[in-house]
Amino acid sequence: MRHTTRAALPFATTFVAFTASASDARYNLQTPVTGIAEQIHGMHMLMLLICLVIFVAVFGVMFWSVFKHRKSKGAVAAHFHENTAVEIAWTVVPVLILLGMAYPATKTVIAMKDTSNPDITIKATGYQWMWGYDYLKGEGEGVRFVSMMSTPREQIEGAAAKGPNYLLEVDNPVVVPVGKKIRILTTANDVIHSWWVPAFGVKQDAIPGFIRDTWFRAEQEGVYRGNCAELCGKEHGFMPIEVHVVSAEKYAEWVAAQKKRMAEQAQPAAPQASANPATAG
Ligand SMILES: [Cu+2]
Repeated sequence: MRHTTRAALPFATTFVAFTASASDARYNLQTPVTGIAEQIHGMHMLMLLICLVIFVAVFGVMFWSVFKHRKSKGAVAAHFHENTAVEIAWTVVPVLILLGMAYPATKTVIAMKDTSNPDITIKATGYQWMWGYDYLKGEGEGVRFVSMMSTPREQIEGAAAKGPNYLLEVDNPVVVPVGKKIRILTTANDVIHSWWVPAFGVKQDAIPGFIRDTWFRAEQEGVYRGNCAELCGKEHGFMPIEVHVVSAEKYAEWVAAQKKRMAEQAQPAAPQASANPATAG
């Protein structure tokens, strides 16, 4: 947002003051925690500003003309057509505006697609209706779990008061270290789902039979929430995504705990494990 407001127009200060007051994300996009989300936020504000300027300019001229040249003042309509200068201006100006919008948008889209050299690669699989996660590469490799919504049914049915993270909480959150490039591979087991975490600026469809990818590098520790963003069936609204961004030490602890849990779970099933190695995974 900072670099867009540098092109400050006289009345832009009011606009900027408004957006600053809306930084609690109640009236705007969620507060960005990745470089990409920051760019998306900046572009959103820039384009809103451009639209506002056009709106004020067009309606200003229109209302001024209607008022100034009204019939009661004896105005007589001019009879002219084909003004070459005006025609060139109303072609060139919109083209320049569109180029001004396309340039930052293209830059961001290209950056969003650059999934090269990740520190950690995680596969997110959409199921009806939960997410499965496999840590494929990097620290934590081999960790896998299923993540289901943990909001109690009583809250959904109105029998209990809604909690603060209503429909946005899970039993097993995704845990990632802060400041590391995380590549997310998305796919699905049944129908199309979509892995969406607004604060990361990430939204990637998960399509059965295909692998798509996206990435993020969270710059701040914290808990970030999203949801499946593809209409995927009757419980589409009940498959949230919860990501915990933690320090490197905490992440190492979490990985150790997960490995221990998986080893314990694999133990009692040992006699069958040889018959079906996938369950020992
Ligand atoms: Cu879904």
